[in-house]
Amino acid sequence: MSSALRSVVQQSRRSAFVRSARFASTSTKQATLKERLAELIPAEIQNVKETRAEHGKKSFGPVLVDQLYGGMRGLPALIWDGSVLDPEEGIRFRGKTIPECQQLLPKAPEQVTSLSKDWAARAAIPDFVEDILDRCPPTLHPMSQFSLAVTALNHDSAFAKAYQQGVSKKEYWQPTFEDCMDLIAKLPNIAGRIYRNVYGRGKLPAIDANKDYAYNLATLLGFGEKSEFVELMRLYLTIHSDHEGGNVSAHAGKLVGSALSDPFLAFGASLNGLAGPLHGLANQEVLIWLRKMQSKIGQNASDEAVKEYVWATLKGGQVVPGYGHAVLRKTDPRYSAQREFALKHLPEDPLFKLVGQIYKIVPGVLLEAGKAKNPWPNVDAHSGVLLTHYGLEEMQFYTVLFGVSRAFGVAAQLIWDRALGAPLERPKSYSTAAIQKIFKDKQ
Ligand code: CMX
Repeated sequence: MSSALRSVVQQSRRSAFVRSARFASTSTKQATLKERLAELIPAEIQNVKETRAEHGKKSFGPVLVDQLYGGMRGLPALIWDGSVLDPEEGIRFRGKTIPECQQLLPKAPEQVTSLSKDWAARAAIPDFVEDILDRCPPTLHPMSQFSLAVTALNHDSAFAKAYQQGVSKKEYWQPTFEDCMDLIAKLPNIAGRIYRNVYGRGKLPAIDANKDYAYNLATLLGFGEKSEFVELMRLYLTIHSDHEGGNVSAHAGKLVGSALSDPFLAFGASLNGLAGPLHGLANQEVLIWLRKMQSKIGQNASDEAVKEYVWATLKGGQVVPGYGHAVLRKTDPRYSAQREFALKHLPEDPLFKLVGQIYKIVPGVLLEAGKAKNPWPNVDAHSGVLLTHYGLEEMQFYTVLFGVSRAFGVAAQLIWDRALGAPLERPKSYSTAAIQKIFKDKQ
């Protein structure tokens, strides 16, 4: 057998081994998420070990100096199995596209129910965190309040406590898991409190242990009575959860987590990254931009007037929010999933129609302008329109919902990183003088 063939056979045996562990059925039905992870981790550790033994010393392609200066675009630098982003096709979660997930899930309703109950039981936030939020001025951006509250949850971190007590490396994932479950569980109460405090929406209702996460989140925000909004939250939470490992929020969480900062500190970093206008804040920016456009050129404006407005944005040295992407080169399937939802539930909504009109105009303008590598819409171009339709009109709050959703991906990554013994991240930086010297010496 040639070495290449041997390598393929070994790889396929390994994948089969991991797959068989992942889909081993006997205990799956009854197991809790934590028990299931405990079953899966040994096979994944073995998988990584063998992959490194076989491929660890192989080159993964050249690094261009432009990548050092250019935000590391396309630089292979991280491992994350939870989701993978293809430039043409978009995101796959554990190998499944968004339409496939919509068809297949939920696959294990009993487990989903018990997980929902577990999150409901962990949902209360400490009094002092409530105090922090209640003392924030309503003028403090909701994302800053969100980040403050999440960081403060580290007061009760199981991981930080276990580390102080000398927990073994092999056990790191277990207190990390507990912190991640607490983190996810507490987010609806944090988000709900921020929304109600900032916009004067009265007291928070209690979590209902017999309802799912999306229903409870919607209820705490004050929209639980609207079943379509609850359905929207199910879609929203899923499609925003993860977008492979290199985006700012996912990578910030992984980076900070690699210092063994606990999940609250690590996810606080994710939120601070998500709060930037080139990342998650773009969903707020899209609505602000749309509203400004409407006030400038009126509602039901002609294609020509919209086109002129888009050009004016570009000529003013600003980006068109909700368009472009660092990796994607086609329309984001997360945009398409939201568009399908809108076509089903709110086809006549005027703002939805405007978003559709813009979809026909912006890509052509961006192409003609000739700078953006991807002229197509991303997830943020659509989400605000759906939220606005159901009455959640406070656009400064939108990125908080993105943050609640992103916790699922970041938490999963933190748990797996601790289970697989991911080391401290420490890439090498160079000075411009060093770059010049290296290549001068090579001439
Ligand atoms: N409007 C105007 N110009 C754009 C543009 C847009 N929507 N998208 C890219 N460009 C410009 C870039 O600013 C850059 O200009 P300079 O050369 O002057 O710096 C040039 O086109 C090349 O950029 P790129 O390689 O195509 O894109 P990047 O990987 O550098 O950036 C992104 C990606 C998302 C930051 C960029 O497309 C952008 O700013 N989009 C608008 C903001 C947005 O919607 N962000 C949300 C992304 C999804 C998310 O993370 O939530």
